[in-house]
Amino acid sequence: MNTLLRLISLAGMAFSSAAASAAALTVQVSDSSGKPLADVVVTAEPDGAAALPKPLKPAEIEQRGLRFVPLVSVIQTGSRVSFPNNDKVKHHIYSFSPAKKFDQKLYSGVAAMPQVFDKAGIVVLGCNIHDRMLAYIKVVDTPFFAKTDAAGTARIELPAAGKYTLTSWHFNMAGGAVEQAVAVMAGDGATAVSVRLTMKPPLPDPDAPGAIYLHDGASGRPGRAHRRPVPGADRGRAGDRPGGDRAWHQCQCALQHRHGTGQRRKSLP
Ligand SMILES: [Cu+2]
Repeated sequence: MNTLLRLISLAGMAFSSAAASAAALTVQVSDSSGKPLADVVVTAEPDGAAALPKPLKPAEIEQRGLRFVPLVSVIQTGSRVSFPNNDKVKHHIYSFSPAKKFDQKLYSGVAAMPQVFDKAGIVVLGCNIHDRMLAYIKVVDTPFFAKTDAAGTARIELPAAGKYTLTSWHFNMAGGAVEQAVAVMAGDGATAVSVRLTMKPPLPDPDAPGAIYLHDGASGRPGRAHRRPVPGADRGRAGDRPGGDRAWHQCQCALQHRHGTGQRRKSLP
């Protein structure tokens, strides 16, 4: 066989073996009433497998419009996450979660150092200034993961058919993550699995009228009570007030609020 033919033949073998071993899992997640659930983290772990590959794709959680985007991230253990601030105001992000504790003082732009998440678990991010800001990072020990879209579906690409443990987790589900055994088939089509999760009552929408997420200077009346500046404090530049984000950086409430307690300022002044 001449060299060219040998190369073509080898390429053909590599292609057919890749095609034979590749497999995929599609997961459809809904709540107990059948409504599709977005932002569910699904992972697949092969049964009895040796060490899993660690592609360790770096992730990014930006701050935009006084929110963390995305709300939910899933990364493999050891991955690095950066936190660019694309807002005009500064943020002070933190996590008290056992899987990753960190604290990044007021910063803007991309000044925040990327963080390495080296422990599997759930990390809840907050901002010390803007209470409504919340995000979840699910740190997992497998490279085979995905997150459901608005239709409640997710697709996980897998290296091979076989037995896997599928784990589904949503930040507002009742109880812990749900595990189930799945036999992933070889062949062209993905193996389809549906999952139902029991949810807690929905979290309040910080943008809903009357919501008591009082730090949002732009969302209306409830916040207004909290935009009074602290006497003697630096009030920021005049152009940033009133109703600007900067205004309530100096508010009494921001200083008094206890973060991470779930207390939403029931004692209005
Ligand atoms: Cu903030």
